[in-house]
Amino acid sequence: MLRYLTAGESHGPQLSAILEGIPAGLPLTVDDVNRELARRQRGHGRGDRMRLEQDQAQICSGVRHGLTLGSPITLVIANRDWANWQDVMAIEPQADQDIPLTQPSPQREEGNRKVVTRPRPGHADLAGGQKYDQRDLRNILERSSARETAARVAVGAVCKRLLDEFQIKVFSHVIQIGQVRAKSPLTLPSPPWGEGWGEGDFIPQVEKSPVRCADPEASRRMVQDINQAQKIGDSLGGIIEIIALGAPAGLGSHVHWDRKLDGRLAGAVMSIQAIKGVEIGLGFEAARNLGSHVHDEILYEANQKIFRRKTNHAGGIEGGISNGEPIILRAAMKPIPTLRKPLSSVDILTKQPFQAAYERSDVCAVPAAGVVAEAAVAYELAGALCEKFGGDSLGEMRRNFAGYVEQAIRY
Ligand code: EPS
Repeated sequence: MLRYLTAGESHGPQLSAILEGIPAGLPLTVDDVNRELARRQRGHGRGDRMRLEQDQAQICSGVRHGLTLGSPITLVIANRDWANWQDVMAIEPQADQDIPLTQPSPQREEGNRKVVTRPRPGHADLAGGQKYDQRDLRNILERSSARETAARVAVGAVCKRLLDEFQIKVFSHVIQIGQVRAKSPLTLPSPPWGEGWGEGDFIPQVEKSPVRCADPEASRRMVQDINQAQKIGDSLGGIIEIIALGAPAGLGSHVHWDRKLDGRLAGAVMSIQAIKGVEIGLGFEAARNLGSHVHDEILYEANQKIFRRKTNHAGGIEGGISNGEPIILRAAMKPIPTLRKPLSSVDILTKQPFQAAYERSDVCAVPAAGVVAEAAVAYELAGALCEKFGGDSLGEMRRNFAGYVEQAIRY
């Protein structure tokens, strides 16, 4: 079983992740992780902090001489911004901490403790404060921050390395930011999958775009709209598409709810900060069509001895099981709730209304969210692969995989 935990506050000393269940013998270097961390930090619309962070991981356990050991892999990413936050985020008790926030405290004022009592609409601030009984909402926002996604991307990078060994590739692209949509043929691939999707022009085109969109004209308009939103102190959301190529038929299972691959993938992607909707294949569009237009007809390709589908409206998953076609998910991200433009809210101490406005904020994090969603999908697919093909070592997993491919071909 593959599992992981992340820990760390946005302005604390570091983010940490422990990933357990990766088989022994997988080639893994810190560059494999850093490459993915750098991809997450690119993208037009991020604030000044991205220039400051330039994330680098450290692998602190589970790898020796470039190969995994089968033991838990610890990944650490230092927060460079922490240098500026050591007092605010100090671990040690503070002399005035028993003085209620409603009463003045000279240290708090002088020390610029950055106490937050004004919840931002759309953030975890207020509900988190109520739930954890906190009066300084910094105690909530430090962990609810999307900074945590750096740790998930580090975990995903290791999972991608494992998927690579089985020729499974996960990538993503932006198909909408605000009102601007990429050209529709780019949103849902049709057969043949190979050319232009996996290793062809498509990925370089996406990675070249400042907003990770393969349609150059839409990409240009997305940048314009982000600049416009920045000018007026507002923010923008959008839609990303995540595609996994090469997953064999048979990952996940129809037999029980928590083993269904679609449920697991949707849950993993939905759990990413600011994601408000996930669909697989045709998704919501399927509900508007007749069954005969929705379901993918089955073919048998005798020369390759494989079953195929004429279309891929199911997004590569039927009955909670991968069917061998590309796995396709889309996720909708809401506009970032930290805004320079004021929104009305209520101070939790004085109960007085105020107009919330912030100095520093990202305008659009949709391109980064695509990279985070790839990590979430890679983790779930790697987990499903480990369950199906088991094995404490990569060699054992390969043998099991080869045996299964034989069985599936003879089927
Ligand atoms: C974030 C707010 C910003 C972002 C941060 C997520 O940070 P700050 O409050 O320090 O300006 O830059 O994202 C990251 C640091 C990151 O690495 O993605 C938020 O409120 O979620």
